[in-house]
Amino acid sequence: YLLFVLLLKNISALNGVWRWECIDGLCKKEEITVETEATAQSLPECRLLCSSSAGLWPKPTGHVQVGTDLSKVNVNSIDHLGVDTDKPYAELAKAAFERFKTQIAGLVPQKSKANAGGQSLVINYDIANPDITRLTLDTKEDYALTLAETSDGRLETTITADNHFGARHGLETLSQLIIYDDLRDEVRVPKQVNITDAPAYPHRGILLDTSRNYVTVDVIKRTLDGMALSKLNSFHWHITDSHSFPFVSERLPELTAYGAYGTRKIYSPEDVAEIVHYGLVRGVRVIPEFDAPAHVGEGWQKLDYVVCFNAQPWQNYCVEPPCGQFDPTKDQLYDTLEILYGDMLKQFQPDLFHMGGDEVHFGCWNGTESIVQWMQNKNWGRSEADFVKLWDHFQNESLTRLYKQAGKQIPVIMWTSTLTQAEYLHLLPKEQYIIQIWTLGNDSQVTNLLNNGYSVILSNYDALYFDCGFAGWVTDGHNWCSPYIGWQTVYSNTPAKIAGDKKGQVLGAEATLWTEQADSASIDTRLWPRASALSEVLWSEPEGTWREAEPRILAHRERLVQNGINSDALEPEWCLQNEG
Ligand code: CP6
Repeated sequence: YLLFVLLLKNISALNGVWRWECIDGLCKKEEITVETEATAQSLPECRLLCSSSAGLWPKPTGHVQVGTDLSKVNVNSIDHLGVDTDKPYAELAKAAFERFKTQIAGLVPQKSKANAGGQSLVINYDIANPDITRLTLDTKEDYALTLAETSDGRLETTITADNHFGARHGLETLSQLIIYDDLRDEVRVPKQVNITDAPAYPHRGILLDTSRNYVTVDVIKRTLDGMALSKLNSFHWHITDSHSFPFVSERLPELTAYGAYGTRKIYSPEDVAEIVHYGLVRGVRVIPEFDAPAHVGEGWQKLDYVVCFNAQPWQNYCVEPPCGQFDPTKDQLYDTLEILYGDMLKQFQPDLFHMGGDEVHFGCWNGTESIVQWMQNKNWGRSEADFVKLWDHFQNESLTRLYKQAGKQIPVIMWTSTLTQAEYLHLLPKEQYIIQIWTLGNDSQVTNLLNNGYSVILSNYDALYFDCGFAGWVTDGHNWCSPYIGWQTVYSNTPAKIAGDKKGQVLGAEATLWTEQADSASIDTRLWPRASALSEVLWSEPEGTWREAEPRILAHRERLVQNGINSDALEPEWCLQNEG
């Protein structure tokens, strides 16, 4: 008998075939034999069963129970039940489910027979608030996901959530539990799942600058896809700056006509609506930024509101050429801004508005005769405090117009700046302003903001600037991508590290992608998978180090690529096949 087995082993086609086995919590390559053939696992299956938290990214914060028994899913029989078609959320829920089905269908390689046969999978939705169709800072994003086999041999999933936004996170988690097993040529899912999950922080975002270089609508949509896959929920659209004005305001189209890089390098009202809707289906809200009073220029040529535009030597007037700053003394400016705000609010329907307010250069105002004259008439001097008064005039006038258009005091986000320094901070009441921090994480301004009770969003440039710029292109050109911020740095940049026991005031964080040195061709690799590292920091508030997360982020990176995102590679595939 022994001889027979040995003989069989030697002639077996299995000889020299490698499979994965879970050893000490890591997937390792093992040569399979006749004895081990039945239990041999494909790499996706091993990852699912062997990795911590079932290989999910971001790691769920509640209960995770995933059975070790997998069964074949009939991909064509996935059905969605329990969506009340009369309710406002139904259209978003339907689109989210269609996306889910496309994701699963996309797992199956061409020429595969995986689509034939298998158990049917039914997804039940149990949603408490079907009227919610907008995501805000208060939206409940938690969900519970259960999967079990029914007595008649179907697989039945129930996703329980307050609203569409939580439910779609549940679908996302479910999609991560459905794998393509190349060993068996089957799409498989664990027969028994029980997960509860909720994010630690409500604001989990990406900033994309579409002014320095235009970014196509397709690439923006792909960015939203990546956000959905990683449970990021806030797309901060830095849509204009001094360099170009691609946003088409319905009532001020001339700004785009003069200010866009080209007739097609624009975001029409239809483009904006499409992007906002695309985001909502994917659990992402769009927050528009109109950055002012600095960072304006192109587009405003025919209107007499901008000073120092393209002034030289630029170092005297701004921090980055081409310079351009609003002239706060022009009363008509505020009428125009009111129209622009009104159009942005109408087109984006945001719950928050970003007013920018970064990098105002007093040298610009100080060098403009009419402005200096206006200040003199008020008996103001020309000190920093006087220019802050001028800026405060701009901020109050424009804020009044924004509120007027919003019909209420919409929460406003502003960048850290001179205005957020301790001596001027009272000009930005904490009841009205959220402060986005872009200075170093250990800056004294950060401590001061937190001690004074402000809510903050973290974008500290030592960890969350993904553009590779460090403004190196302006200076000597030698420090491009130096230092490149690795995903490990992003993962270690926690709210607790920056805010300590004040982390309750941290709403979340944003990875920023300024586009002086990036455009549609490079955005995917700059953002991914590093923005996913941020997503786990904010969703899971992990206790472990990046080492613990490494096998899962490698798997998640594969998931991003599988979903059409040109995510950068992190390590040799060997690591993936031998470590996680
Ligand atoms: N554009 C705008 C930028 C930056 C900021 N605002 C920026 C500043 C410093 C670095 C990178 C980007 N390019 N509008 C600062 C918030 Cl290192």
